[in-house]
Amino acid sequence: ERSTNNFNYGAYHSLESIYREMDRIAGDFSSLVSRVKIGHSFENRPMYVLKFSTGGGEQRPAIWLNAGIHSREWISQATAIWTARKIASDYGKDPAITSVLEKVDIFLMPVANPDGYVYTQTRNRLWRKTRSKNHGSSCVGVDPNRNWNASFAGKGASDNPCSEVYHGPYANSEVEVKSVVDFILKHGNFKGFVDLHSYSQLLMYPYGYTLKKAPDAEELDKVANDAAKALASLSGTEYQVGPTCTTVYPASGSSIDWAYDNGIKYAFTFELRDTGHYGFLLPANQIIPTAEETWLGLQVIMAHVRDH
Ligand code: ING
Ligand code: ZN
Repeated sequence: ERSTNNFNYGAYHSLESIYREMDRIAGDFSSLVSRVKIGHSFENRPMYVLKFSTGGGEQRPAIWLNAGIHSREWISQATAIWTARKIASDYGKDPAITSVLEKVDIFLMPVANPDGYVYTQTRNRLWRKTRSKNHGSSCVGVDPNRNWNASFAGKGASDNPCSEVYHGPYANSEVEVKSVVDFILKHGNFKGFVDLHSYSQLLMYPYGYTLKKAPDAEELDKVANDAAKALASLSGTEYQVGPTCTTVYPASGSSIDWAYDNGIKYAFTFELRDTGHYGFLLPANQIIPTAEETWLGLQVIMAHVRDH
């Protein structure tokens, strides 16, 4: 319970521990934050999102902050839960986040692939995909960042269930993806979507599925460069900025391309620390430094959403 809260933000945690901390944040800041169950995973674990809102009733413009869609990218889930407490505790104290929350609601999902996350903690640290069963194959799981309805089954995805980038049998086949899609479409007023991955220190915007420039590429490139600059200002961590397709590799069916093609203009993917020395196995003593610098970049994006 609240009085014995000793969640260590400088350590990696189990799913249950992250879920309990989400509940505690909602309890500690109950006039701002609520924990909402948006669905369940393939193995029937709950999918929780923290809603930050100062508005009563009306459907304000909103930002979706997504983390942990790839289970092995532990810095993503850890950065997200740190960010949740940061938003809650800075509201009303820091004018920047306060002014964002006066106009915009924030929805933050720290563990978008809970089954995969549990699997990385119990069986295979480097598991990336969901844990759904594939018909006609003994290989398990779908890449949940190839499963969205954005040029589904196109470039940079595989139709082989044994592949790390298997797109799945059809778009939204993964209940974890479908739950987010349904929530966002039903809400109807999302303006921003940010997905946190690791690693490589990149900040990307659409498209991944084509080399064509997004209609808003110039604006998105400016926002991303401003965000990367703010991020680097803390301790010099350098990010490369650009469209997914040319900055990392072609990839169809991704979350941010789906968001962008559904009218959510401010769609970005962070590839967090590092550049490959530790890779997915980033030491826990880098969690707080990573979260703190990422927060500076996120705030640039949020302030832009607030003003546009
Ligand atoms: N990288 C991302 C991946 O899903 C990416 C890169 C970002 C692809 C945005 C498409 C859109 O492959 C990692 N590390 O998962
Ligand atoms: Zn990833």
